[in-house]
Amino acid sequence: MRKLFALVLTLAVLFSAASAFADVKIAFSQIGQESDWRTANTDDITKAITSHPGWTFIYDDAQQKQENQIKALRNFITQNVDYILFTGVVSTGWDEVLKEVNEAEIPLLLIDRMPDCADKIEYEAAFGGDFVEEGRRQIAWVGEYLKAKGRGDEDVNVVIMEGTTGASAQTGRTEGNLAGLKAYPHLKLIAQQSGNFTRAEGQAVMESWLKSLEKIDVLIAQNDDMALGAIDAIKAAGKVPGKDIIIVGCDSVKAAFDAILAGDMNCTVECTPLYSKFVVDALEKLIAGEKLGKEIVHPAEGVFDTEGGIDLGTVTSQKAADVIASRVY
Ligand code: GYE
Repeated sequence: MRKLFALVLTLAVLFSAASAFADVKIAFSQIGQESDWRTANTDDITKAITSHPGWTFIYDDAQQKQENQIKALRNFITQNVDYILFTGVVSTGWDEVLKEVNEAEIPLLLIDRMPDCADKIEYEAAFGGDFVEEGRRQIAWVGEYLKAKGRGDEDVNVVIMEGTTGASAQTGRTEGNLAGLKAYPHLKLIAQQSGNFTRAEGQAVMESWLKSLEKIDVLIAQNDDMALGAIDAIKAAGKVPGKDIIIVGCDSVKAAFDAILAGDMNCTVECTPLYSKFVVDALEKLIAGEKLGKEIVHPAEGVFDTEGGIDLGTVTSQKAADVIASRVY
């Protein structure tokens, strides 16, 4: 009887130790599902965390609303989660709720879009795209492509379709787009408007531009989904996308590769949604008691187009047809 009691006691101790280890609660406040990029990003992180032994995943989709994200973060605090992964739909307005996360002493990992208050709050690690560089690459690609085609001295009308207003992916890419234009005086900016990173809004904005603007030579779309929506509008207006209008997207999702191969789109600047490797590695280190750096880690990214070999200073473009088979999103 005493032996049995000892055995039960040992099992109980082992079980509670195992379940303490086995229950690291990781919560993710995601923006929504506005684009193919976002779907790939959510799938990548979800798969990695749910398949990790000993980790539980709590996911919240904010449907593009900041107030939903604030509610989700407060819920995570109430649920006493162990780690919070956070991507903010816009960059401002997070000071109060992120302070609350800090006060609850829940380690925070920033992914993709960075909040403006990052230097006033505590966080453990940050992973995201170099949005200013991506915007610069979009314009440099057009400038260098036109030069390569002997059109470097031609005045060319450019429209910029921006992402969600106030998102760091939008402000950064716009900053890079505008800085890039300074190096190519023949590229004339004639319109700039948000298409909110979605296909439907990209299509609607292009429809209205085609009606109101006399001549559009180049579309810079701050993500591929808006470029794809715009392609539908261009076709519906009886014009030939990729020829009458040069189209440069951003993200390098599978559908953009297909559009480039079909000749509808000319170039896409890569912004990877695949952060799970970084996030899992960071979480494992934090759980083991290690400290990580505060700098934003930018993954290395490429530029893919119809041509290949366009030199953009920091990177040379690759022909989409040559790399499509190895793409994972
Ligand atoms: O480019 C876009 C998405 O924040 C980098 O958000 C991300 C952007 C991405 O909706 O497609």
